[in-house]
Amino acid sequence: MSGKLIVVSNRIPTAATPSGGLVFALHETLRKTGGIWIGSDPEFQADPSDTLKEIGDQSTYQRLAFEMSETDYQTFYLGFANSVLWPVCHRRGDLVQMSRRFEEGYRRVNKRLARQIFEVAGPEDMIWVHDYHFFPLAADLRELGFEGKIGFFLHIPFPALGDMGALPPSANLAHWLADYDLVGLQTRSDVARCLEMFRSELGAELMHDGKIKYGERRVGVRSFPIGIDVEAFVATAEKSTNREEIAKDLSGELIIGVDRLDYSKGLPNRFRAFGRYLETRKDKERRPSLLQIAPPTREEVSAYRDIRFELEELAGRLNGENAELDWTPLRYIHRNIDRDVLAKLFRTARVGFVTPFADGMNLVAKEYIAAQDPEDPGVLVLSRMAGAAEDMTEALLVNPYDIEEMSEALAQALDMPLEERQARYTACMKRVRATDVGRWSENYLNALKDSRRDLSWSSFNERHKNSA
Ligand code: GDG
Repeated sequence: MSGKLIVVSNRIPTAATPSGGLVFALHETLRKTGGIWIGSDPEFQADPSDTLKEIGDQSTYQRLAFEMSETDYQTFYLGFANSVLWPVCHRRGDLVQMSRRFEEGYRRVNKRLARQIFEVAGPEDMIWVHDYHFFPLAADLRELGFEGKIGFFLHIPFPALGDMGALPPSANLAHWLADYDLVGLQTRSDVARCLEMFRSELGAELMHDGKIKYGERRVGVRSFPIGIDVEAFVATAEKSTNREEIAKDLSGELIIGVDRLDYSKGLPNRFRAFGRYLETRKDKERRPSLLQIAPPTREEVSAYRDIRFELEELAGRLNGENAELDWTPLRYIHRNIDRDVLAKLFRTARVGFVTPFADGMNLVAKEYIAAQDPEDPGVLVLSRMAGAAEDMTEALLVNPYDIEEMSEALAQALDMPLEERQARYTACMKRVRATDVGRWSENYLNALKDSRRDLSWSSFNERHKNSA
């Protein structure tokens, strides 16, 4: 690549070496190639600046932040991104909050950011945009005249055509996405839904090379299933010197769930399925416990407050009905837990219980597998609706709406003989390794580098101007 790499994501890590799978992978990529990471400034400004400013460590590559006002945060982030796009992509049109202010905020922040990026990007640079906060960024950059390569990766499910009806007319995903050179999605099903959207648009054609031709533009749409930093996670889980200590405190067989407290993660049904398992288990002497870690997220959005209340009520009832003096069946922690501790808990748990209604990939499923002891592995119970289920077919796959089926899967997992556990673990671990996050970012960037735009953007922009 002759130019530099510019990564754009809503959050930007500020530590010299940030931890966490995706963030660490992007950090490593930029550390090797050099370049710029652009993300939002967590401090609000009454009058956001028109230029990017340095933020956090600058030693190996540049980190630049774009400023937002409190209103931008309310309308762009909490509003359009998380109260319109997030529910639509997660098949929850009923939770969409419509507001013209949200639409305006989303367009304002994206357009401002495009102008700021245009100031720092050279013609040979390659821009990699992450996630639903920035669908229109390429369209806005093209309008300014940026001709270099721009890639997009969507971390969440691509919405079904029917669900897109809940978007306002101004949110034309086909139009926005066509200005990227490469649209990366998590799974083959996401790609199918994206192609269906383009097919339904008059004027979009699927070319022999698999690209979409949409008016003057050509865009590649491919799946790049994301993964975790496998070796690092395995090492953290193995380092668990006080594993016995943790196991002693938790006593009995452990079932674990770890999710941001989001309505897409299917937590109420998970609790119900565990309750159903307790009711129906044959051996009443058996006292498994479900440990659910669910740190808070987007609490300013009402749908997130509702799910929190629902869970608290369910948890109270479940324990009230089933607990004994010396046994609390459900432990529900609404706080962030250290990554090291999480890895140890995963390794200790007999069952990883991952039951989202919709999920782009779900990294917890992969972390749970990576943390297992190959000699005595636990079992992953995984929703068919998680992107991870497309490849991890050797997990116990369940329908997250079917309480009975999930409760039976828990029983099957807790009773599973060692040989079967090992066979399932080995098959899942192979997939976890194949999608290592380092390889994921390398594959994506190679594909973006190779993407050829057949039309000259200058001629496209000329036509744009002439027709405006
Ligand atoms: C989006 C998509 C896609 C959770 N609680 C704690 C904690 N976590 C960590 C997990 C995992 C990460 O957060 C969650 O990742 P997921 O993939 O499960 O879900 P989203 O946050 O919704 O991520 C998703 C992902 O983007 C990547 O493309 O897979 O589908 O929705 O790593 O371990 N980490 C710590 N304490 C906690 O309490 N330290």
